[in-house]
Amino acid sequence: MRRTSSYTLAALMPSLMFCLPWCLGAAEPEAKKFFKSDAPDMPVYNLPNLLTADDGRKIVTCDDWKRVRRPEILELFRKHVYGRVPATPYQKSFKVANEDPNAMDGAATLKQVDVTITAGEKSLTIHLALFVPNKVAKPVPTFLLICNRSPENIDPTQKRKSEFWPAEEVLARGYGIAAFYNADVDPDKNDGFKDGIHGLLDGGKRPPDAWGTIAAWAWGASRCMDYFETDKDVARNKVAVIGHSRGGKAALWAGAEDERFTIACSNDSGCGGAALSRRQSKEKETVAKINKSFPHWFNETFKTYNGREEALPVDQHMLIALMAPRAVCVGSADQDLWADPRGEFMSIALAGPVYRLFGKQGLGESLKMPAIGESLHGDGAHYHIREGKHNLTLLDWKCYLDFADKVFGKAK
Ligand code: GTR
Repeated sequence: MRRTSSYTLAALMPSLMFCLPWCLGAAEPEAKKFFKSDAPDMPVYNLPNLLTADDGRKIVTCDDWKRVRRPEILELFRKHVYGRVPATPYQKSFKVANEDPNAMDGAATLKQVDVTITAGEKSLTIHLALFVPNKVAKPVPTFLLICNRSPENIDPTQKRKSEFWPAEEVLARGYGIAAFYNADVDPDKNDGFKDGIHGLLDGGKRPPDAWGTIAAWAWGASRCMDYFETDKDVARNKVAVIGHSRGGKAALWAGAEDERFTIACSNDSGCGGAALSRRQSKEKETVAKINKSFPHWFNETFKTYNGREEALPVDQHMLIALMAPRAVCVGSADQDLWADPRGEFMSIALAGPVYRLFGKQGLGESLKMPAIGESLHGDGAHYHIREGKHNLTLLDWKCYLDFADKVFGKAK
């Protein structure tokens, strides 16, 4: 394994690590000044408490979490970060536009499904591509990619193959693999929310907590899930939603909003995804930077936190905790300092107290990152950091598949 520069290592691997004195079911200790030693050159940051309800009550059982704290946190994220889906009624329909039982030289069945959403006079279609392996018992666990790269990356003909959506490799592991192009739901541009699903459902003046584009993509993943529930080849209780970068932000939000997803995999998702917002570093993307470059991704209220991360009522460990007790995966790349690998790791590690309410261990109690090139397959939570740049690679997929094997009891 090639060594990274000492500068990179210093940013990723703070020398002083320590374990948390959390125990099963106990309330999390106050986070005040807790992260001072997170990295030598890093300002102190405090995190909002996961396990204290808005009225000050301590959350000590999984039932309290489900009834009180989870709905509160979900609502805080809707209000302050991703936005709220409008209540406008719509119809949806599914049409299998093409089915090839002999795809990939007989190894798989391809279904190309039009998921059409209609509201009043307007409609849009999400073009869902789904491969299921032929020679295995059905229904199969299935990965759904929210594709934020060009549609060639999810080519259903497989004339163009891409590591971003490695259909053959995933099928060979006994999984189904599906994808939709995020722009089918909402084009990734700042057009005042005229196009995509916003053009269908928004209507009238948008309130400060109206949904942004990330929330729209997450919503699109749920509409694909609606289709999966009708397809006897897909194991509806074994669907993993996966995304890279902006798609990884959407995958986490999809898993938070829609508990039908059994796993959420967030690859190199950074700011507004897995990375803690309050953790500062020179290299990383901040709330102000992301809102300036991508004003359409989040709701309007999120912009009031530009340069004021400490005022946010949530941080991203709380988003990851919304997955509990379902499984969550976070992947980082060591050179992707813009996405802040250390902050991505901290979020998933610090979601642990909620997993422990459910009798799971999450990533465990240590805040020590794995070595570059290694995976932590925890109990309900997976983290890996690989060498290299910002990308979703075959190696990342292999880590997610290995962990899914464990979650679904397929691991040998
Ligand atoms: C960057 C953006 C990141 C990340 C990335 C991507 O420009 O600042 O938040 O989402 O794009 O999606 O590849």
